[in-house]
Amino acid sequence: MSKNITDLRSAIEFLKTIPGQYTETDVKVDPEGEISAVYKYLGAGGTVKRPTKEGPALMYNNVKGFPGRQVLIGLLASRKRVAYLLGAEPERLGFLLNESVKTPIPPVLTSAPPLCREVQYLATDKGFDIRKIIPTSTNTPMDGGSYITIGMAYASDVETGETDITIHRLCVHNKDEISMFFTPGARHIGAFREKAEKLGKPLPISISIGVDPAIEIAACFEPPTTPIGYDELGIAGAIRGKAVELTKCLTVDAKCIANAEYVIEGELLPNVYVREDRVKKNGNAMPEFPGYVGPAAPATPVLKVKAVTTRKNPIMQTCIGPSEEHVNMVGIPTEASILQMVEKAMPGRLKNVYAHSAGGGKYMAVLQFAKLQPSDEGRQRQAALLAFSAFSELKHVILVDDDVDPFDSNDVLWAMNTRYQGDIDTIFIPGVRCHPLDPSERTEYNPMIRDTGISCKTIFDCTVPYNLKEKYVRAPFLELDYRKWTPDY
Ligand SMILES: [Mn+2]
Repeated sequence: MSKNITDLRSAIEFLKTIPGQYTETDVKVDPEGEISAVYKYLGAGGTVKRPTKEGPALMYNNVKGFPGRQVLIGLLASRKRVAYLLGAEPERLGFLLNESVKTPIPPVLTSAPPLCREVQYLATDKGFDIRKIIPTSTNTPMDGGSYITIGMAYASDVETGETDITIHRLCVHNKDEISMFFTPGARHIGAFREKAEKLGKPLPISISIGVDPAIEIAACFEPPTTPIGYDELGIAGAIRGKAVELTKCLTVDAKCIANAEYVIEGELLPNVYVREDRVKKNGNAMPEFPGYVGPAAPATPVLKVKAVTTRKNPIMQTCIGPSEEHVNMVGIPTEASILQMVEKAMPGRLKNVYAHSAGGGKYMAVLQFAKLQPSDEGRQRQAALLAFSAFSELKHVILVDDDVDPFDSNDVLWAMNTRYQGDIDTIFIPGVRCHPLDPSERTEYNPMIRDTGISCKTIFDCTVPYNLKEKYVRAPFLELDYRKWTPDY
């Protein structure tokens, strides 16, 4: 079923067949704060302040200021829903992605008239204003502007032609300018942009919004799993068994996703930078995955928009930064990356990985490790070191044995309570580059931290020492089918 998903609309139609996964509302909603505030309660999860819960994806049919325009939120804000959409069991998603990275199906250019261009708005048109075309949203009252939260940025190196797809936060500034935030030194399109800038050239780029969710997850892979030059769209192709279809942009030398709901075409201008909060000038950006409103970047590159094209009755898609949606989008690729690296080094030991919700999918991973022989003692810690290498923004690794469910936090904390001694089972690796959106990675937090974004990576080894294994057998209840006694449960 899920293999037939080729775009956002087929994904929504598929979800409509599964109880509890999708709902719509006709109640008018204001993109200034309300779109995300409602969903914070209904289904955000992740790192947002409680109360929150797991809920359905939500379609708003009545958006203030945008008659006839729909906005979808929370499409991927449930691991179970992601599993339905990608066609795998929730706890096997990391394995599916790992296989897909190894067997990519590269995207193809389609010659058919692209759906994403049924309606066209050119920057040269009289009255062109992206703020009137695209229903972007302000996520909290303290945000520095209105954002596109889930746009697929797609661009190529101006010299080599190597291509990359990544999601960046995009703040709308005026009728034809958007700021694009790059984590310093970390993203491939950032490298393409810097190179073009050195040559004094703009970088042509497209932003595709509202696409097959397989693309949204594939776009979140990072090096070393997908090194520069690896087009992550090939991973989405592998998940679906069918190449993603691209089309050439109308106004710039770039390609975009042919069946996207919205496409923004434009150029990243060389040597032009603006403060990210140019609109509201309050020092803030938007809520980010660690659960805080991120600081506005003082100097973000400017995306000069040349055109916006859409499907008929386009569906805008958005997400909440600190939500389970982010956890799934970046966390499942993180799991795949860790599986790949550890499996190469020590086959058969790493049984599963969970990029934990509490770390936004980036900061924390639980590794389920099987010690098969006496010489495997200590290898679990080597696996943790490999996990840090597989994903540089990882901060905490919790190691558990193969009789502990890494996806069940109670079970993981049980292991911490009965198979862990803080003084001998905690390994600190201070002074390592991590991710600057963690507010504790600051000199003000610890003077030993030399720069924002440097952290102490920590391993919590909650595994039983190999030679003590027989003393740590969990209470052995009978194996039986309990439903014989209670068929309704
Ligand atoms: Mn990349």
